[in-house]
Amino acid sequence: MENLKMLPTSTLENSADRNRFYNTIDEGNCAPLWSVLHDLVSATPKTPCLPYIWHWEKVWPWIQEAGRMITTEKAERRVLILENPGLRGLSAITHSLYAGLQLILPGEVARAHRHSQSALRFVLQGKGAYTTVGGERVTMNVGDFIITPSWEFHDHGNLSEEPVVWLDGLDVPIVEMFDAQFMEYNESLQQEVTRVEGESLAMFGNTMRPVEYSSHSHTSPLFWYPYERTRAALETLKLTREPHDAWGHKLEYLNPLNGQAAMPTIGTFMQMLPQGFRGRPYRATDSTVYAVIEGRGSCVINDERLPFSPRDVFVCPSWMSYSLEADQDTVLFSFSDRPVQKSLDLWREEIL
Ligand code: GTQ
Repeated sequence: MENLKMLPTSTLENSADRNRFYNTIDEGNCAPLWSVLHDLVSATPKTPCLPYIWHWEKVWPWIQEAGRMITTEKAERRVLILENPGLRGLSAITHSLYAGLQLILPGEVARAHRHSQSALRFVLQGKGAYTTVGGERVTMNVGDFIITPSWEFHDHGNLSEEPVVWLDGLDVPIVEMFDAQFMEYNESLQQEVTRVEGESLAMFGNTMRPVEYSSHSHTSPLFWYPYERTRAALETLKLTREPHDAWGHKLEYLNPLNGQAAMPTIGTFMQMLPQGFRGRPYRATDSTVYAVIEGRGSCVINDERLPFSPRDVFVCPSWMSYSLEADQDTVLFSFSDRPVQKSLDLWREEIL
């Protein structure tokens, strides 16, 4: 028996006795750990997620075709899911997150519902569409970051003359892992508007809050972070500070009430890479989704160069080192499961 400890597991696999044993315990829903141990507890992260880029010029015609093929009324949400090539069929862009490109045409309404999954919207093209959250309507512009907190009713509409497309990011796979999915419709197509547009920005958007306000939610009550403000901040940083070696000038969206990530399950960031920036290779355990808002450059990952331009979306998987390069001043929005990993003491990063 003592000697067995010394044998590699592959030698054990071939014994007929052992196979009989495996079959016996298999019938009773048991399995030998030693056959899978190093898969389960690997030396470094193992992810099915692959690096990939969705070029806007390729997907935009498909989005338009979807617009001709189905109405928002029929589809409920007219979205092309961005499926990671390593996770096909799972409606996931990374192992833990969902992403999709949502199109809403002039005059359309996406009916009110709520779900336990949290969502973010990041506007890629068009202006004049709105989403309503907590009775407040926000008109969305390119580059705006908008939050739909867990279990808040939300409906979308488009009062403009142009199609509007935004990137949806949801924690669907995380909620699925916990088997904690709930969803229901509002009794009316659109929730009642009870607040003035800009109310939450006035209440929470100036590093201040109404003194009588309190909430148990972990999600930021500021559900609209306009690009205008983020862009101005990044411009000032670009002019006044040295960019970080790996990520340039990178800001994280925060919940102003607690200083934590704006969403409990999804970390959200906006960064400026100045023209000519050549980032040092970097890796982190949070697989990250990037959306290009301005500029041109490349993500170099796995000996491959992924050139990007505005409205492209790309993914950098967990613990794969990559570097970001900018040929022009470039602004990137990104999101990942970083707050979840941090709260579980799992998150690591490394500049190489
Ligand atoms: O807008 O409510 O991309 O419920 C996926 C599920 C968007 C939404 C998605 C959703 C929504």
